[in-house]
Amino acid sequence: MAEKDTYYITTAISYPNGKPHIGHAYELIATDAIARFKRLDGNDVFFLTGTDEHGQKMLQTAAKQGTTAQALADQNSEYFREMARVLNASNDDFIRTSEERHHRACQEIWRRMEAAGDIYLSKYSGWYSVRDEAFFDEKDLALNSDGSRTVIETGAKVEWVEEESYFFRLSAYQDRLLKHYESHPGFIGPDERRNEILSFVRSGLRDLSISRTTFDWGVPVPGNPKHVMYVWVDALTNYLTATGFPEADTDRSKFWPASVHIIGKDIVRFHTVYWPAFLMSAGLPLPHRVFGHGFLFNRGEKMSKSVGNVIDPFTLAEHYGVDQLRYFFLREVPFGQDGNYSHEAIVNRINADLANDFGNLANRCLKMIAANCGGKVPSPGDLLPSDEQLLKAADNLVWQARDAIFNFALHTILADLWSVVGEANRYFAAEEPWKLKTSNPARMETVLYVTAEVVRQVAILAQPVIPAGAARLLDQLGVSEDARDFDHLGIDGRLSPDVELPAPAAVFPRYVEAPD
Ligand code: ME8
Repeated sequence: MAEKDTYYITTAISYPNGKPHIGHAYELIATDAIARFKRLDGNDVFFLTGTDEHGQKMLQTAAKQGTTAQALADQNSEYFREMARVLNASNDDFIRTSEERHHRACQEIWRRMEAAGDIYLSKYSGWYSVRDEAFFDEKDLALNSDGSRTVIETGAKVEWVEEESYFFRLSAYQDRLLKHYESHPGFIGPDERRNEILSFVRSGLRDLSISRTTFDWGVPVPGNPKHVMYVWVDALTNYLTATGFPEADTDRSKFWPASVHIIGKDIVRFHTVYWPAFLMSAGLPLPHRVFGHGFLFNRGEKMSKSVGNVIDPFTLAEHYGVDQLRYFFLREVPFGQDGNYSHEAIVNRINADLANDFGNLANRCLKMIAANCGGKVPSPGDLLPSDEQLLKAADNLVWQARDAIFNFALHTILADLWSVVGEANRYFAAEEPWKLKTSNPARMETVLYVTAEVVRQVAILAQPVIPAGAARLLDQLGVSEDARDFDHLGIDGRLSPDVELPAPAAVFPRYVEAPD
């Protein structure tokens, strides 16, 4: 049998200085949907997520709470792990940067960058934002009336830092980075993010301060433990750590370079400028792609722990349902753009798309099969043009979906699926199988068969987004577990007549407002 293609996909690793918020949930859900899609489409997938536990932000939060950074990380990383479980994420590993395996990987990449002549000791003086865990130039800052300074882009406070620091020769990588962007046009997506990075790099790169001496919560610099690594050197390296780096022959070595890093738009620069430069310096291959998704806003405001308008993803999942939440985020927000969350919008998607259009169609069809076809998959007779047209639309879906996933256009995949669901609903209404029951039972069987077959294909393709509901529908259609991958889409995987079906049950209930 031919070896499967490998596909390594990651989320960003989150700061566990608080509990996960809905932005973290959104990124995880989207990345999980892509990972599941690739698995169902025959790839050998490795999907990584985790927590980014070093840095000053963690230290400061711990100090405020009267605890240690390690204890804070231990406590909160569990919530992130739990969120992955609750949201039905299929991650293959969960990395914590305070783990020993990660320290080893960071020290090795540091040694390689140093051996390449790209690290030197000097003195840093400048502005640092703890909230952004980033250094800023004066031009990026606003001077406030009280004399303090804040980052124009993020609103975060900065502090003046003056200390001995190791530097990375980022300035030496400007041309090589620009060449890489040019020869790999798909490296940064979406285009808007690519254009921002191109103009940032074209405007010139300065060497980067990559160590700190004023605290010791971090990975010690090899040979000079007075310094800990800048949290972003450490954080980015997590993607390598999980493949077993620096060992070269682990079960996971085959997964490097990563196929794609899925991250938010605020950290594209770290992933598409610093990270590739570090890798080039260390003589390691670069990830194939980096995709910066948009931000989710609650009533138009950015959500952050420090701003305090966090919406708890656990509460949302419990309230609306996991599949429902996953569907809402991926359908409502074009992946790559910003989006808004509102109760009305999610209820509308649950009731219109899931309960009504898809759930109802499947349930009506399955109930008719149970009542009129002996509870077995019906046998289709000769197909009429209306049947053929609908089946063709369903058979085409996998090709449309493969096109869309190339651009991570999850919303397009769902829109295409639901457009066929809409067609199937119109077909079902026009064919009136409930009347055919007496007038032409053979034709009724054909209509029910065609409808069930469309539901089968939509359910298979919807698995990445609504895994639990899709699985329950496939159970009800008698589709065995080994016949649910994309090889079974189209004409080759058609439902087999006469297969015994379990009793039908509604899969996507309507959301009903609780009385006041
Ligand atoms: O940035 N909507 O961690 P983080 C959508 N540790 N996505 C959002 C969001 C929102 N409202 N808020 C945050 C970090 N995100 C670093 C990453 S990777 C080597 C290190 C996204 O906890 C954000 O863009 O602040 C990022 O991709 C992820 O959530 C974790 O954010």
